[in-house]
Amino acid sequence: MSLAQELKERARQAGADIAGIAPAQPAPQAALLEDWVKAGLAGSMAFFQRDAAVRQDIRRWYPQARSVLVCGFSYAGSAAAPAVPGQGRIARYAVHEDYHAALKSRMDGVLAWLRQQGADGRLFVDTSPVLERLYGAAAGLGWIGRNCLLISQDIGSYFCIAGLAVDRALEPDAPAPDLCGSCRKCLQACPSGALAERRLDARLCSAYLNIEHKGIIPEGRRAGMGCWVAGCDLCQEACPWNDYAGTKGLLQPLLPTQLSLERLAALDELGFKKLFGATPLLRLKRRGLARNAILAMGNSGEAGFRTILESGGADPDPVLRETALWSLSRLPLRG
Ligand code: B12
Ligand code: SF4
Ligand code: SF4
Repeated sequence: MSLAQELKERARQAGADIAGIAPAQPAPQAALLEDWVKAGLAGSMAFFQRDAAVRQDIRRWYPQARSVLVCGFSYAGSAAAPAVPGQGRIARYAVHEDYHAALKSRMDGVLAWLRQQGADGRLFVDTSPVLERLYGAAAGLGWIGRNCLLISQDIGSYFCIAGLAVDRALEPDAPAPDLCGSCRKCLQACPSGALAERRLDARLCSAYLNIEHKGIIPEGRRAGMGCWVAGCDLCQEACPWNDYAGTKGLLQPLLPTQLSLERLAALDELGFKKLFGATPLLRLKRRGLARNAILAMGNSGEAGFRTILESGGADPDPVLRETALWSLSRLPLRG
């Protein structure tokens, strides 16, 4: 077995559902990142301004890189968040064990094995300045869909990416074909018009607004967020490639994808940590989740939330107060 084959086999043994190898060269689409940032589509994610040049070529992040191992770890075992009156909807990835820690520990083992073979590498899981989806597409894991997600023919798009930049020229995999065809279901499913054919305006995307955006959510964006309190899966739910997605199940759900808005808005620090401490939502913090739950109450159309929102309208926190007053103004008066 070649080093490339052995490395992919090690990744699969470590829990990866899919694994592939790309050359450590930027794909032509890497240059699109610069335009995306310049057009302001990154919103307030300032890290893109700082490291756009590094992101475009993995060798600027790890100069020894000759190849890139990219792995996908499915979380398709969780159920989609349904729209249920009074409930907040949570994206599937967010109800699992925090993938940053879980995948890092698995990939650490693969890196240790690589070092035993006399090679070396550097690990990435989400937070490093690496265009993970683009390297994933080049490594043959799948194609970048119209919803901007990397989609695998075998496991759909409900997977997280982790990988290794490797200091050896390894036999690369062939890129997978684009299988979107004439389908446009994700574009139709996006409630806020954030998607335009493989280009996402983060400023309009609920997943950006409810997780990345700090402080008050711009008024014109609030209605489009519906009852999503953490992330959004609508452009993946719509995708036919997720209908039969399977998983080996390394990432298992810890929570349901719907929780009572009343409960979420009322959580104190301890309650928040108990519920979300092991999930990626810990970084959203209690205040962010409370803001999103209060906003979702306004989008729920349920007069029953008026009492909670009336007391929220006197909250000492200006963000929670303003959000509560906006939500209150949208609800019908009690019959
Ligand atoms: C910033 C970020 C976000 C931002 C911006 C998303 C975006 N579309 O850029 C926000 C907060 C909105 C977000 C949301 C989500 N994210 Co996010 N996010 C990231 C992060 C940290 C950087 C992404 C980035 O560089 N964006 C900048 C844009 C320009 O780059 P890009 O989307 O990769 O785009 C490239 C391609 O589209 C390509 N391209 C453009 N046109 C074409 C045409 C063709 C033919 C080809 C081949 C390529 C191509 O060129 C671009 C680069 O120049 C990555 C982790 C990482 N380090 O890569 C995770 C990551 C992309 N996110 C992930 C997830 C799971 C999500 C959510 C599903 C979470 C949720 N349920 O709420 C949503 C999905 C929203 C969506 N439709 O994309 C996963 C995606 C896994 C997958 N299967 O694709 C990643 C890889 C994290 C991980 N390690 O698992 N995310
Ligand atoms: S995550 Fe939601 S808001 Fe963002 S692009 Fe997909 S459907 Fe649109
Ligand atoms: S919904 Fe259709 S167009 Fe969108 S990513 Fe899936 S296959 Fe492609």
